[in-house]
Amino acid sequence: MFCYQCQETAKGTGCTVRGVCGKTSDVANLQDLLLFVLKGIAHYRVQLRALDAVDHSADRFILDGLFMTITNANFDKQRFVEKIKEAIKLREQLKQTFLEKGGNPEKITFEGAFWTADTLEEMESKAGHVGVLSTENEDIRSLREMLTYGMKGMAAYTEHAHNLGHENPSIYEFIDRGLVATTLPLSADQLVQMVLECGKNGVDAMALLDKANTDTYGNPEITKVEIGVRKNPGILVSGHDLRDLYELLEQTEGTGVDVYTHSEMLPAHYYPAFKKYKHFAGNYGNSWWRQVYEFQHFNGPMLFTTNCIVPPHPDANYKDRVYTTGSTGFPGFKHIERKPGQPKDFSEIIEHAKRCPAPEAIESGSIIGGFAHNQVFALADKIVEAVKSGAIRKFFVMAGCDGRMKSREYYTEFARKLPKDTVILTAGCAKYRYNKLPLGDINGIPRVLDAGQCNDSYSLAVIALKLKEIFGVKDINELPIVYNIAWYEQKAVIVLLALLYLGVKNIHLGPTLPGFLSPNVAKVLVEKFGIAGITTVDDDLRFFLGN
Ligand code: FSO
Ligand code: SF4
Repeated sequence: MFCYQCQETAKGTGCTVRGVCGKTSDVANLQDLLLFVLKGIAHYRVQLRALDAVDHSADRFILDGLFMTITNANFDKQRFVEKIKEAIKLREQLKQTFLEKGGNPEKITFEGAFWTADTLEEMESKAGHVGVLSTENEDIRSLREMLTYGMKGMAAYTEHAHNLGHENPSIYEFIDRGLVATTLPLSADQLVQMVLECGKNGVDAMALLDKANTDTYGNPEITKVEIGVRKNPGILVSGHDLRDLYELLEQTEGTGVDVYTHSEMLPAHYYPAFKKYKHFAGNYGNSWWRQVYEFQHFNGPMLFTTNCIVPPHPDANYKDRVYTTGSTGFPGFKHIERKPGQPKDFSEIIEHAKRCPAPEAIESGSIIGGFAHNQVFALADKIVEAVKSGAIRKFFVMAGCDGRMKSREYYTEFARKLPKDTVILTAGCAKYRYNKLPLGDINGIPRVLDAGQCNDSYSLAVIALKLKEIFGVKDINELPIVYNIAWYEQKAVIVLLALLYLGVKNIHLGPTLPGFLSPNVAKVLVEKFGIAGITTVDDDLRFFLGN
């Protein structure tokens, strides 16, 4: 195996024996093989489009295939084997359509468009040869992978929107072209262009999901979320898929089972449609990696709607209480599928919860969030006034992800040491590094404004664009906004590419720069966009505050 797609990659350069995330080498290789066949599918789709015969049969399949390979989403070897078999079948159907439409088979030479296998042995003997290292030139490899990771993140967001019935065909078109681009002898410049285009499509994907979420569940609003526990048994829901959570709330109503959010599901509390459920009890615990401690105390079942799953310790008391759905999977966890056209059937997990004791309290009190674009616009006058009067000196966008590494304590210390006339704008699970600190408010505006999930970084960009308009500045970079972003997995890659597309410069990225950036590609990002890493809290604060 070779994988360097996330921030925690071994030695900052690549996991080669087993993932730091717990991904085994056979699963890593099968993920590469799935990507290989997905690229084959994309070749036919691109050719069919050129023949004016767009085929939508694999739209959803491609999103799901990419999503399954994101860090911490799916560790289940069997699911990958099945997915690869399905991919081959789907690809053969597309090939058939392509030939029927008069397509010239000689136009497609990429091996993933015709390689096939029936047995696990055949799959495994191929899987070790189609991964990241099959691209020899390190700069081309770096660009191909950055493009791939951006598309994985984009696919995740697009899939959530799809689940709510919202689609944008141009995103599918881009993903096809992007997958094909990683198989062609393109120059570094051509790949850089594709990476930038990926950022544009990332903005579109996040806008699509924003519309899907707000059209379906209303606009997030300021909300106090309880972080303690109640007396009923509970189900703890993690991940990002709002529809899954909504259906679970509908099905648990009146059953005596409460529902709590974990990690990235916290922002569901901010939506009006979720507030009507009285048994939607609060948020339990912190960001994804703390699950190994926090799940031990929850007592009831857990449901993963997306990443991040941490493989449980062999002695973990909760191993037989975890359920997965959507793109996620883990060997031994029960998987709940959606039957076409129906709500998911959560009856098993609900019955399971009824047999469990109520959760044990690990915290008490509440936190405040819900500052997505609509809510912030409603407060615009107050915010603009605070900026004009000097009460707010600077905004710090500290969106992104949390992670296990000790180096991430930087973000807690940074938040704590920020001067009192600054405001943090956040989204994603990065917030758990500082959202429970007593940072106070500025004229009633909390000093940590949480817009929502990592995809709601889109809201932060919309807010910045609005401020640009209000303050009448020509360039978004003239605003008093600093970007000090924490990244972990591939959704953060698409958020970063989206910000670059929107013209944001001088983004600081930590706790370390991506291992998949070759020195030359890193140089381009530094020179063109002013991307930088982080240093120490004190030095960075001096730098950002200009003193
Ligand atoms: Fe976090 Fe995990 Fe949302 Fe990621 S829970 S790390 S960037 O999946 O998607 O912020
Ligand atoms: Fe390593 Fe990250 Fe890949 Fe897991 S996802 S194998 S930790 S680089």
